[in-house]
Amino acid sequence: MTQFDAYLKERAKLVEKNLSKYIAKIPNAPKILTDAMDYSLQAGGKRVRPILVMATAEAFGKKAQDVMPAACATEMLHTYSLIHDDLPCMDNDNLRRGKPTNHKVFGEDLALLAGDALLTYVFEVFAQNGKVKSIGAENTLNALLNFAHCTGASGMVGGQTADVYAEGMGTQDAHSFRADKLRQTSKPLAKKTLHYFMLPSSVKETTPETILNYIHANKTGALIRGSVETGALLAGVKGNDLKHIKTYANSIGLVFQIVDDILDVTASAKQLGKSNSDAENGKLTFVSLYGLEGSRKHAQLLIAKAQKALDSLKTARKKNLWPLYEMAEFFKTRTY
Ligand code: GRG
Repeated sequence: MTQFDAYLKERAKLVEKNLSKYIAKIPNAPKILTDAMDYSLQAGGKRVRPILVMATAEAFGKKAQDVMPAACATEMLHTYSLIHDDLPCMDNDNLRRGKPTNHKVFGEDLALLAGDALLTYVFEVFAQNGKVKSIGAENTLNALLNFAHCTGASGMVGGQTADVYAEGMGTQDAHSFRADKLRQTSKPLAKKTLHYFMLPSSVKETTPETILNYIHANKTGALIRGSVETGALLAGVKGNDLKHIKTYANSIGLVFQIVDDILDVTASAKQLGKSNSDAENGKLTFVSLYGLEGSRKHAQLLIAKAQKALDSLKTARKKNLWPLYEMAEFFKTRTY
């Protein structure tokens, strides 16, 4: 086992211990609801988002424990997104983290509610970071605002919306794809453009490339980005270093999803702990657009960019930066 493997394992354990404490602390909730929340939260997973929060804060002189509330909140948000993504109205998946999906165990109604409750609890838990003396209320407020922006309509949920509308795009030409989508909509929407359904106005055109970039940067990238930035903002990072950390966060966020696209084609469902369903669902992916080799090359370029951004940091403690370098490499080479 490498030093980084041991680090990941130890950090994941720490996160899990704290997640259990937070779930045990929820007062006055139906037991079936907290059971459903806990089922998905404790079903395993790499815990890379909370680990990124801690690693980034430590790179700027804070302790892992100082940012534990926000770190746990990122994992709760991630877990809610997975529960909802697996629902029959979304990807309709049976397997997640190697176990039956939440709705397969608790039913669709409770899975929806468990996701909702986790999402709400995210903000209650995150806000508690304001009571940690070494972090303070102002840094917590800045981090919380940024995290909400990254994970809502302007970020993850926006990306998921475009992803839902892009289903079929990976296997159809743009014209017949659009015709199909319009046929599925109700009359009042039938005259709207494809752009209206899928993209914010800041994205200027509806080519497969611009749609894919928007989906990837937001559906998956925004939460990874939000986690790194949470660590930095809680530590009070400002100016050029905040800019460099954002470049790092953006680049590794995109790599995470590119590699996810690659693994969907190259790895088995057993290895991934979830079903490989991109091709089946006609998803627009990096592999469907650029092929396996093109996707790998793109990931390599982004990792080089992320590492250069870390090299440029001026206020970070150099000896604490190694997990961020290693994490970038792990995102590119991961097999699960
Ligand atoms: C439903 C609002 C809403 C959003 C869903 C996260 C997401 C947005 C969809 C998940 C679809 C998906 C499987 C995307 C691939 C990237 C991804 C998030 C993989 C799972 O994350 P890992 O590999 O999982 O970190 P573990 O289990 O290790 O936590």
